[in-house]
Amino acid sequence: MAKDNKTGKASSAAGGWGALKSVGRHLMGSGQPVAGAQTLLKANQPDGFDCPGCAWGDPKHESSFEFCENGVKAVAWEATRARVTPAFFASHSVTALRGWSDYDLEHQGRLTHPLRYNPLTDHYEPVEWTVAFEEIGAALNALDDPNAAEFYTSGRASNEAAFLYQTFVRLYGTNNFPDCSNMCHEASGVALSEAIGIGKGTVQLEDFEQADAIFVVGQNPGTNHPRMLADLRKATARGARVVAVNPLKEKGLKRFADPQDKLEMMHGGSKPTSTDFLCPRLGGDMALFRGIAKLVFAADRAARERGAPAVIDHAFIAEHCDGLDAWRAIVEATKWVEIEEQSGLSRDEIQHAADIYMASDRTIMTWAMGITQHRHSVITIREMVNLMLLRGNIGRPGAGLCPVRGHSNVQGDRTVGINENPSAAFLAAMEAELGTTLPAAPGHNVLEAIGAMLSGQARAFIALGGNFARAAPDSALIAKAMTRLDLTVNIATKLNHTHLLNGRQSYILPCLGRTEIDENTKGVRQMITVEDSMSMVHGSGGINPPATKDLKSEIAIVAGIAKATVGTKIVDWPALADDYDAIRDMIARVLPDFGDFNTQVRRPRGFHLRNRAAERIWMTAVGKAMFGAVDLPRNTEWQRAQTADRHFVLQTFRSHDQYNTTIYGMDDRYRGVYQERRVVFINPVDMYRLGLDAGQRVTLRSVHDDAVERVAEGFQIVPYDIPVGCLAGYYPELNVLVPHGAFGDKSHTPASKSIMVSVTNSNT
Ligand SMILES: Nc1nc2c(c(=O)[nH]1)N[C@H]1C(S)=C(S)[C@@H](COP(=O)(O)OP(=O)(O)OC[C@H]3O[C@@H](n4cnc5c(=O)[nH]c(N)nc54)[C@H](O)[C@@H]3O)O[C@H]1N2
Ligand SMILES: Nc1nc2c(c(=O)[nH]1)N[C@H]1C(S)=C(S)[C@@H](COP(=O)(O)OP(=O)(O)OC[C@H]3O[C@@H](n4cnc5c(=O)[nH]c(N)nc54)[C@H](O)[C@@H]3O)O[C@H]1N2
Ligand SMILES: [Mo]
Repeated sequence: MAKDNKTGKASSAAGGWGALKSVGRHLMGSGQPVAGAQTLLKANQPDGFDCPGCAWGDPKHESSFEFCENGVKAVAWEATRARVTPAFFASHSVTALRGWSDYDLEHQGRLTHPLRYNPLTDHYEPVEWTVAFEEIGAALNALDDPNAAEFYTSGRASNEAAFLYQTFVRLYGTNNFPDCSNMCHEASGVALSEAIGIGKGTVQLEDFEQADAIFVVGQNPGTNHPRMLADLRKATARGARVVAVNPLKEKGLKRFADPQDKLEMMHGGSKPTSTDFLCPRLGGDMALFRGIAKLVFAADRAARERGAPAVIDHAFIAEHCDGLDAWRAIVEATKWVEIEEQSGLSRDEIQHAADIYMASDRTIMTWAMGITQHRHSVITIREMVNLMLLRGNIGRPGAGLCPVRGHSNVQGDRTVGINENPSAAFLAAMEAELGTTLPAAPGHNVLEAIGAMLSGQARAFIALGGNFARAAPDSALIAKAMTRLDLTVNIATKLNHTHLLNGRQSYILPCLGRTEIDENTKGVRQMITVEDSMSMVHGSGGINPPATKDLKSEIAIVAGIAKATVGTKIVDWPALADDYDAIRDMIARVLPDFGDFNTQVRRPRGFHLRNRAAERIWMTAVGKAMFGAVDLPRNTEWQRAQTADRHFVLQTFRSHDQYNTTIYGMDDRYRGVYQERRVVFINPVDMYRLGLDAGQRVTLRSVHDDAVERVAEGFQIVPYDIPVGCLAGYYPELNVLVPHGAFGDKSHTPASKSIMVSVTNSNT
């Protein structure tokens, strides 16, 4: 367990001195502590940059120093002094670098020059920007079919970069937009669009100040959205109930010592971030929410019989909803034994949660990857929405839905058109703007792009950020497929594994990061914009000098490739790259909800993008919010694992020292794991049953119905308070086990939180 370095006592809270110590270490590690500290003062400030750490909202009325430990790591990681120069690539062949770890690759620092792969020497070598653009344009134009190219986006890209990118790709002729969101909150987008007519959450940050109850489901904010902890602890302090739902008792979901609270820090204190905890089995959440719904229906019936006030908001449902009766019938037909078995929770525990829900006038439901990365994620989210609709908890103050997004602009990228299946309305608006027709046939999502790479149908891969090959399922298979491509292009800040899986022709194009000053050719500073989880759109401008003078902005790079590929007849790419206001004007013409985008976004803290569901306007087929009526999943991974010896359900999640595939360090302080990432968390009862000791190495094998052997060897056993039959370990090391054929119904999101595996002792 972690020690509090001030008091020497074991710390039972997230944050605190441990967090401050870690901040100091990461700033020192960046090689420029003072500049780093100054940089942080501008994080999430009206005149600074948007923290690249996560998509949690910023308070509108405070100018407080809004940073967190992991925001510091993200900023320090980008603001490092280390550089990977052409000399580095001259001394290491690509084949040799493929043997390096993700940690070692990114640790080399910022990319400095555009690079081209030389197959004769097996080295990346510097290339002129204009030459790279021309060659990439020529290679793209040489493909028989634009649909043979895959255009990936990672969610750090700004609205402006993403909008320009999708404009270019559609003019080029395809809707192939595999996107990190396909591996992330896709299920939320699908379920919410079906249910409430918009694929986004409905709350704003201020709602957290008014809620009576907040359900925090399947997420680990202590690590992944640390600024959320401050809002949760404020809520518990004013008497709200915060119910954490997580198979693991994550530390940040229990207590938080705010490093920005001087008094508390001096006294080594901390405050609770939750009032109640439920630990379901992996994938057991739908059954839990069904159980709560059953109890709400029963309580409403009993109240009616007694002549007491109703528990269900019948007036809201009559005016705003459709499909209640069908859902109620299914809820009533679901048996308690099934609910208890699937959720792993007792009826008493579920009753306790239901009592909290029913006593609360204003409830918020938040969730993240613990809900979205399962086979039955979409129906689970539908069930959560159903429950919220039952008491009119959508579209009023202090209540609503809050899928907590991952990447800092993943929501904005979708808003501005990164979508393999664009709506007819969006395409029509783009066509009107450009005065030409665009492809309407749906393109590839991540899994379809993988399929196309494996089958040989895909010939080119272009990435606007990210680390596709590591983040995707079946990372070992993908690595092989990528090297068979004709063209690979990566726009990136730091070197990673995907860049080394080069196709026949291959480029790495280094870009400016969020924290850096972006000036146009006339020396005028440019600002980009992002949208957070609460649909707030705000500006972001860097303050540090660029890592090297040879970098270009993502926007300039996209414009350069676009000009060389589709020419300037329809879009004047260089002009747009020289004036981001002009891109924003274009966005506002295509998406009128942005209004007078350039004026609005220059207000301190930006503006709220209109969200009709939050106004109780439902853009669904029937114009109402829809209850979904679906049976509980049958044959869940957990149930199937019970039928075979040494079988388990494995979830893959993040340690406290990583940002997705970026590994900052080898520790996971809150879970008490140090200097090791190849670990598997397991319940002591299962250890005993399997005859395993703590620290022993095991081999994990996926159990999937294809002929592929997926093996992860030498993972160390860590006894942990985790439900029996369930395992956990770190992404991306375990992505070799995630079959690309195991994915969410309707969402096509890899089921990376419910992988069936067998466990055997390693020989070593
Ligand atoms: N520092 C840092 N910040 C980040 C990121 C990062 O890597 N590092 N990544 C960013 C991105 S892209 C994203 S998407 C978010 C991710 O944010 P999270 O969703 O918090 O990410 P995970 O680490 O995958 O944690 C999943 C949590 O869900 C729980 N869980 C797993 N399965 C289940 C289940 O079946 N039911 C329930 N109820 N819980 C379950 C796990 O125990 C774990 O606590 O964070 C963003 N912010
Ligand atoms: N097994 C398993 N797999 C998962 C997940 C899981 O929980 N389990 N989570 C999934 C989720 S939620 C997500 S979002 C994806 C993440 O997938 P990605 O978004 O593809 O991966 P990242 O690790 O965030 O990408 C890191 C790289 O982005 C580049 N980069 C950083 N900053 C910038 C920038 O400002 N501009 C540009 N152009 N490049 C930049 C750097 O080169 C860095 O190496 O992974 C998914 N994969
Ligand atoms: Mo994500």
